[in-house]
Amino acid sequence: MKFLSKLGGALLLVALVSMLAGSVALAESPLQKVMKERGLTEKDVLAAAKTYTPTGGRDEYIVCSSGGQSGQVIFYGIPSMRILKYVAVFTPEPWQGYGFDDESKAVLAQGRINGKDITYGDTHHPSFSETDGEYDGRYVFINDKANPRLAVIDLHDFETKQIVVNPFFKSDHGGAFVTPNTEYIMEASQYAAPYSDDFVSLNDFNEEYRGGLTYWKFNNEAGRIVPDESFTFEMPPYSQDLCDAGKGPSYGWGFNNSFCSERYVGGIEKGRPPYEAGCSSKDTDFLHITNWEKAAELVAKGKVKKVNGSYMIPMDQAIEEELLFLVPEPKSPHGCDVTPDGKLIIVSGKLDSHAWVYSFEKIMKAIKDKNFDGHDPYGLPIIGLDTALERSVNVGLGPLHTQFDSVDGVCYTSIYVDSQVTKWNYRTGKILDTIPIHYNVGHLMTMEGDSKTPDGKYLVALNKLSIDRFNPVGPLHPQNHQLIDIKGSQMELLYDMPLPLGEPHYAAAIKADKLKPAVRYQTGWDSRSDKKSPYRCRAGREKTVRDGNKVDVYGTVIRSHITPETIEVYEGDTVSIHLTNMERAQDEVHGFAMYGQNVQLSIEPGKTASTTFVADKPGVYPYYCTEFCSALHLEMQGYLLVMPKGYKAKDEAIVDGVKYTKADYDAQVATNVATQDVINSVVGFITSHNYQDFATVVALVEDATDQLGFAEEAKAKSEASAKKGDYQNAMLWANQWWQYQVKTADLGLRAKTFLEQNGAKKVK
Ligand code: CUK
Ligand code: CUA
Repeated sequence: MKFLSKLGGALLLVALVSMLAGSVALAESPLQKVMKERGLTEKDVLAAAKTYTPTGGRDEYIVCSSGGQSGQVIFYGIPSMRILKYVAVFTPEPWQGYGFDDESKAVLAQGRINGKDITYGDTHHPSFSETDGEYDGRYVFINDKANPRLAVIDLHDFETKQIVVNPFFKSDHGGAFVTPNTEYIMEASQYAAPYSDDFVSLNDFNEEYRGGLTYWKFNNEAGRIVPDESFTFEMPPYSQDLCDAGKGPSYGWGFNNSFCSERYVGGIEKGRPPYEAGCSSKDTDFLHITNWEKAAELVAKGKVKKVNGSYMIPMDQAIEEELLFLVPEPKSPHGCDVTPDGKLIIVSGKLDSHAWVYSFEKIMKAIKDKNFDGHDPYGLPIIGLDTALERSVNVGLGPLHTQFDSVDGVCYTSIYVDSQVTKWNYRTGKILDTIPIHYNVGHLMTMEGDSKTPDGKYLVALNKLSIDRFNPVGPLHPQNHQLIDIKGSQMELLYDMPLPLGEPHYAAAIKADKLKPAVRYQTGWDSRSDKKSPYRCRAGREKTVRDGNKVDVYGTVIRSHITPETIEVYEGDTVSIHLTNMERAQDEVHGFAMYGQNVQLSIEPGKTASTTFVADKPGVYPYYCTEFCSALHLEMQGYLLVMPKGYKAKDEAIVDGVKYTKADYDAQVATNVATQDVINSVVGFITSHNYQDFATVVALVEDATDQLGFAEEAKAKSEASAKKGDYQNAMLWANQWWQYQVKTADLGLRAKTFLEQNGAKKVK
């Protein structure tokens, strides 16, 4: 009985436990509750977990995306898809002071065309600098399709350093693509045009209009393009499209496809069939193959002549020297991508459903054997399609661009018309997977996908339309970058990111740890020329220099004042204000904006930035700091006084709004003494720990020491005034002394917190 009742009790217990467990399972977890409220599936939550980056977290990859018509580039992180920075390139951008300070105006001026300022760009293809075929994190290059220009962005500070204008073209699309050691940056033209800036009738299209491909020489030490050592291949008036540089076995060669080899000239208004009909009537166009290594040797030997002041290799010379060859391509091709091993070249036909895979080895053999199918109307040798082709693969309707996986042979092609990405194997021709895209994908990009060792992992589809993917914001929609996980055998869509800046044609992603951006500049740095600024200024050396009616103000900015605080000039003066940011602390940027003069500077720690304008109207022009840099940021201010011609300043002191007494002074000093106690205790904590092992803390301590030095100077002034019984100034300087103490304490506390959170050890 006893046993039975025991058993019964045990059974009851089991039943109870299982009931309880059941009710526990029924109760929603906080996660389930959120999923239900927001209508999320388990797949959604998994996708979120793959992209979510907690506060303070970092991304594994950094993307540089073209900003399309904005003339900028966009940096964002993967997998979080958080936008980090728009970098101004061809277009003025006030936050960065780009196109507002004199230094960056000089960069934009390099991009003038026939003397005309061009204040936008149509950026298409960013390209990271490479060393031995790997992204090296030093530079990014980007083209402007509308105006044939190329820009250099230094990743040391993410600033645009140089713009070059193509000396021959009237547009460029096939840029920027770098050679494996960034010896050259490729830039192909798009719309055939005369090389001169003169009028040439369209009737002379075949004879006088030309395409071309420029190899811009890059000086890797100076970080600048050298126009004098760059050269251009004259090409037929086909529409040259995208490029890619050979690598490995194909090192020294470049490839670029083309369309409209029909050389059709439209004229819809005169009853002629339009361009789109005439430019896609033939079944094939041409892949152009150029030997840049040999061309560079000819340039070095002085065997290439200059036209318009720049080296130009005419087609006759290219034929003679065996520098330029053609291979037929599928109808209306787009994209031109060399495989990571450098052995194959993949070109897609926009109006075809195939990706065509060419063999570099076969191309070389044909060249060696002089095995040509014939010549184009300009005498360029054409290698037979069958001779050069490895295979063609049906990947879907409207294939455009191809990117590579870390797995050998695996690649991804964007399919514009079918709105999908096709994963396939270029060695076997086998289709592996497809995924629908929303909508109409243009380029796509894998991690380090243009390097010789792609990482794969993620793929971003750069989509032309977003239609219904986001909350509507009027007829102009953002573009959509879709993040896709490609680690498994099936592609999985993770995230949609709206990009509201322009149409970002192409992007490239680099491992984040390859980037080593600076925290500050050397003090007095002109970041655009990367030299010490002739206008730099040290604290205490601020001055105003007049030369005739040109006034140069050499000033400084530091929390929380602009020196000088008053600038007096006369009507008609040309005023240049040069400001140096004295800060050494991370992220302590000061801005400088002024009423009515179109002035807005961004002065990062160490930088010297200048603004020049004509003070043509007498008046009062307040100026201030535009970055909320400190508690007294709003007080970081001053006045430009433009005095009428012949105005005589009154010889009286400014009357203070408030009068202070000895009691006010004593109270302030008491506060300062108490504040100093806090500082001392923080300093005691820091110095009793191994703070020197933490670079962040060392920088904070340096900054704090500076601030404390200023506090002592103000204290001395305060005490001197008090000694003379001048409690007005004694009180004001005592307050300034306190301001510096507050900044010191703030820095000290940040350092202390950092040490506590990062396991600093006690040393004494
Ligand atoms: S282009 Cu836009 S989708 Cu300029 Cu590279 Cu192909
Ligand atoms: Cu400096 Cu606000």
